[in-house]
Amino acid sequence: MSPLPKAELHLHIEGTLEPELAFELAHRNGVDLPYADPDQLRAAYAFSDLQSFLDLYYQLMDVLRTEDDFTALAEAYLARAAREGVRHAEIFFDPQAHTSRGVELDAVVRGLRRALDASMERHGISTKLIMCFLRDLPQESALSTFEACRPYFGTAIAGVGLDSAEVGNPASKFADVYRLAREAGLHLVAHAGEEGGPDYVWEALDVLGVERIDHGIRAIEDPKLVERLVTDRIPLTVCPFSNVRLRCVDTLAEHPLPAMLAAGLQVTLNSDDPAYFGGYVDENFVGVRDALGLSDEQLRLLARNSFDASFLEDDEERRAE
Ligand code: ES4
Ligand code: ZN
Repeated sequence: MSPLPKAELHLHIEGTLEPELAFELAHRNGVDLPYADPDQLRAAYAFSDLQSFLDLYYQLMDVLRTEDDFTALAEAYLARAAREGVRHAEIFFDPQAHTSRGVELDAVVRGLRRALDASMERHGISTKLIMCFLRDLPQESALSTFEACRPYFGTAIAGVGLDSAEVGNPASKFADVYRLAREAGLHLVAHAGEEGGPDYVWEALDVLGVERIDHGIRAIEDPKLVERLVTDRIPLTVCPFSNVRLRCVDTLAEHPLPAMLAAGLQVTLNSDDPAYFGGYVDENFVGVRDALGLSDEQLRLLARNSFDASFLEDDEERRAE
């Protein structure tokens, strides 16, 4: 079956780094990886929680050093995404994870943008770039990163997000930088309710004023929160393979996706960090269909939601669908 046309709204570009490309870049840049080959690296992808994944994710991205490396990374993702039916991608990156290792911000943004700017013509995929703040770092670091990225706002960078270790780092820690991002006219999203409970989602809504919630699977535990998300039509970018691999959900068959759909939430399906979690976005569609018995109608709704929940303008959206 050919994949449904869809938008991908929750995708960390650093999480698309496949072991083969990691080894190629390590060799090119003279970086020593503590693994013999790509297969041995892949064998280390057995995670016990979000933090155990993040430790490897931050370690492996040390192979990304030059503008060309970032172009190669994004180009590989876009080529793969095109085969998955992706027509529009809103792509996260973690500026602090690179500048903290001495990689220039300009190399990261220009490298990514080079691939993104060629994407419509090459792959038929429109794109937007969203910078994420690492929530385990202090807000001061987010604020200086935000100011360093200001020259890119509106053109190269369309929005801000919040990722990394959730529990103990609530959204309210980032109230000031989100206020500035709103004043700068940027789109606002945040990871919430992945490992953290409903309170983390409430804060993302009430303190940060986000337009979308990334993950949000634990929102289903709080009926008042579900009511709020439904009433305000706040989209949730759900990533089923990620939730299973990071042990937020025991098995795909136990994923709360059907309950979320039944509650009337505007759910979308996404791959999060596909190189680490066992599949790209269409594998997530096929996975939930097989494990949860989703109907063709439900799968079409999920694909349609992805365009509705995107930051595409109405006229752009019709072209992508
Ligand atoms: C992430 Cl799955 C996930 N959760 C939070 N932060 C992240 N950064 C990259 N992947
Ligand atoms: Zn994520």
